[in-house]
Amino acid sequence: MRRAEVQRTTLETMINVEFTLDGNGEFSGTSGIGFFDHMLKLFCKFGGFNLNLSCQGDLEVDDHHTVEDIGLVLGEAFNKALGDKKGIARFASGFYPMDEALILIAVDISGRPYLAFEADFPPVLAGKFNYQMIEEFFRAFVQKAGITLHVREIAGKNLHHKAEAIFKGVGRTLKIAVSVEGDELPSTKGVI
Ligand SMILES: [Mn+2]
Repeated sequence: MRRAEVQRTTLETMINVEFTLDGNGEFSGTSGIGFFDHMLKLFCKFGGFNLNLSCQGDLEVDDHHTVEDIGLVLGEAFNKALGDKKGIARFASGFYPMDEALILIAVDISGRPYLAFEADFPPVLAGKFNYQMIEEFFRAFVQKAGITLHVREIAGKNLHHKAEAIFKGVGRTLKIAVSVEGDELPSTKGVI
């Protein structure tokens, strides 16, 4: 079972993550932000990941530190759970619709942190969550996970639809990329 536990404490947030790559899609605990929990739940469901999250963030300031730091901790847990990366598919991509929204997701478990995020989210709130934090969350995640992630909006109007398609799509695409198909490291370089 590929799993990891990561804790991180700063003056802004205190986060504990238990993460299982080969799980059954269950999210438990809370970020303290309702909309963000909704997105993490979708990410886990379609990724087949189990995530138990506890977080004490400085939400009296705003959502920024909490969302970004959860991205960092989750990324680190993802990388740790992946282990030696032997036999994984490594590449995966797909188109994910939700009603009028259509999102392209492509990933490479490359060991090289890179985010290409081309989706339009104005700085407006969904409850306590600011839509502009979606990009920051994935930037933080990618940084610690050590992956290349492309997120591209092909079509879309409703912000909730676009956000859902992204979180479901990234979960599902990562699930395929981390699936084990053999026993060799998928790299001609011999290292990822
Ligand atoms: Mn929804």
